[in-house]
Amino acid sequence: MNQATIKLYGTPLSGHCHRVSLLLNILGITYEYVEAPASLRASADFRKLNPLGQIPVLTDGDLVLCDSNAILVYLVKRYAAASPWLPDDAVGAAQVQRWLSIAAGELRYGPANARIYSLWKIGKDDPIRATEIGHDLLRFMETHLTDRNYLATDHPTIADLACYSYIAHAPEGGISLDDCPAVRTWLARIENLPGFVAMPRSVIPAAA
Ligand SMILES: N[C@@H](CCC(=O)N[C@@H](CS)C(=O)NCC(=O)O)C(=O)O
Repeated sequence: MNQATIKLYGTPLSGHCHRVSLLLNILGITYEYVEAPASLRASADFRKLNPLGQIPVLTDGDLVLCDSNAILVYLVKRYAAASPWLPDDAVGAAQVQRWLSIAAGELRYGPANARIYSLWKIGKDDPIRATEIGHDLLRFMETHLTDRNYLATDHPTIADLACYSYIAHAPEGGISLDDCPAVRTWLARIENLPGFVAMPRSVIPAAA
């Protein structure tokens, strides 16, 4: 498989970008990584790609795709349709969508926001509320994963990749995983997938 026309605009410490590079690497898709710091994201050229100014953005030839979860869906449908990463059956597809929604909701507004605040002291949202949302989400995930190997089905899907990065890096936002053995075992399962690439770690602040 060789798609030299694919470009991924991102930054190394963005979990939204990491979930996309994870899938690209796992599927063995060749791509060019374009570093997109805030200065580039503010430029008129980048705003033509994504008027919201957000990363990740993926281009594939003339196609421009924004939103990490949309990009995950595209990559599987376009390049790995016969693979199990996005099931077609009604229940499997619905369960994957549930976790993509959680990735864009509780995960974003919980662990991801708490990490943004801890690492960069920025963000419009209340860090205390982000920490509460993070702990609630982890409690739920711990119960959910107690008798399951993966989030949505009995095998890994894009739901797992969408949730992996910000859960693995939750301690950087002061949200400990110490009381979540099932979650840590699930993280290790993802880390053992062929093609897994880690997101760089940042300094871990004291637990909240
Ligand atoms: N729903 C978007 C959210 C992406 C997002 O929030 N990206 C952050 C970096 S992790 C960003 O670009 N922030 C800059 C901004 O919002 O101006 C997605 O899933 O791709």
